[in-house]
Amino acid sequence: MILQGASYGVTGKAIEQSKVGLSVWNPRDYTKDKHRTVDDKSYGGGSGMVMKYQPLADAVNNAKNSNRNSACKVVYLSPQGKQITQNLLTQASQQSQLILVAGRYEGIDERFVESVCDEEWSLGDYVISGGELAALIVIDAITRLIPGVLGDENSAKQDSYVDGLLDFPHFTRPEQGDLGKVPDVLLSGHHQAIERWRMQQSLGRTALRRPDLLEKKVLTVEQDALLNAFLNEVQK
Ligand code: 4GN
Repeated sequence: MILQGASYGVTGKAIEQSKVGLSVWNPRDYTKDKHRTVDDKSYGGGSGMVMKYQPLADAVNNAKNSNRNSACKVVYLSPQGKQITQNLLTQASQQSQLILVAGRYEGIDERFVESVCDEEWSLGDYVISGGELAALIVIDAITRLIPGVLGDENSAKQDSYVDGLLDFPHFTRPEQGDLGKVPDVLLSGHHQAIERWRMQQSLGRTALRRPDLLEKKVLTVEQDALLNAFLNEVQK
């Protein structure tokens, strides 16, 4: 499912062009019983099943050996992890290899998480039924940060996210249509005015939608003035 999921779009192209490599190790292939059992009842009771640590630990060891990278970072994706940010992904994209562990059921035997995994990452405060989809999201988000995967236009845009602000609004043709018209400044050809407007929109939207992000930022005098003007305009 991971290989299929990653075979489309930006990740698919990056894999085709060997800009990233992606391999999958199935813990079921490292079981030792005839039923190829990867899960078992939970100690302490309850209805859910727990993933056994041995097949997973053997799968991770095989991944490390095939990668010839015994020090490769192992990351378990779960809602208990540290919340992923663009910053964390940027750092991860500078690692040569990464092993992502996808869990199922109620989770994995905690001894595996403690002894085999180096980090635990979360997409956010919600639960999905399998870690594979979480892994695909991480794979996509990291792949697009690898040099040469996206066009140049996008590196600047990534910078704006690293900047900790929301993106500004985008428009394309028609200039004027049933749903309204494009803001005049974007048609003005005045480069500096456009940059100022976009910065102002980014600041204003961040203030209105994600005040938590803005609290972490130190604004320049110009940014502060742009934001104040934006907020005054909204108040009217
Ligand atoms: C990660 C995994 C949510 C996230 C997951 C997240 C699979 N759900 N917020 N589901 O990053 C128990 C075993 C749930 C693995 C896990």
